[in-house]
Amino acid sequence: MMRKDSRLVLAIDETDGEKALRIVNDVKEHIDAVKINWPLILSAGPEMITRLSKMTDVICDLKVADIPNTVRLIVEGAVARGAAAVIVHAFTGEDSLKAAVDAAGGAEIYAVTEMSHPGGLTFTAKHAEEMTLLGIKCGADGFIAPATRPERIAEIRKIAGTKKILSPGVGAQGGSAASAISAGADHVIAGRAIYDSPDPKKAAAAIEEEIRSVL
Ligand code: OMP
Repeated sequence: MMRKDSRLVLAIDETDGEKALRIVNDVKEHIDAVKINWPLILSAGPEMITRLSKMTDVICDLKVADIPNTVRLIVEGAVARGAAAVIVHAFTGEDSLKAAVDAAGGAEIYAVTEMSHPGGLTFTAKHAEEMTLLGIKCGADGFIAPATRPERIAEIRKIAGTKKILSPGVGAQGGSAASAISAGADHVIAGRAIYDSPDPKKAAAAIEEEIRSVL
């Protein structure tokens, strides 16, 4: 289970592998986990999952959205490389979400609810509550909910109970870490605000401090 210390997760979408490793090493005392997504996996290879896992917990944000057998193969592959958690879509339905949970073993599964970008309102917002309920039914460990709309984190928290909520959209997308945590997020996810900063360590420390101010 992921640490709940700084409550900050770094989204390392930096595509230069060596630079990504340097940044994670630099900020690791300020983060509970690092989240890796396709940009870094495609540029530096899936072995980045393993290399990062030697530094901190790794959340594999593959946004898995497929039939149950393919979901199983992807989740097993990510966990075998060292992922402590995998992010999957919930709109694929009960069988696919259940396949992810069954394949995770000791790793955690987070299901996406409402997405943080403006387009998240088109489809995901309308079904976020249903997707949260489905995640609970299937045994997901937690949910992704938008820091850009803290009032929606609060709504999803009402349904999610004691399950974890991770909230992306802090910084570059306009969301506030303090508002997301106050609305019920366990962790916030920030990417560009940290890895694109001239001083990533200082940027991570500032977000950590902002979170601490509302705890
Ligand atoms: P920044 O906008 O640079 O802070 O990065 C946000 C990170 O969170 C990226 O890796 C996104 O892929 C991810 N993300 C969202 O921004 N919005 C969502 O609704 C869901 C995710 C996610 O699942 O992590």
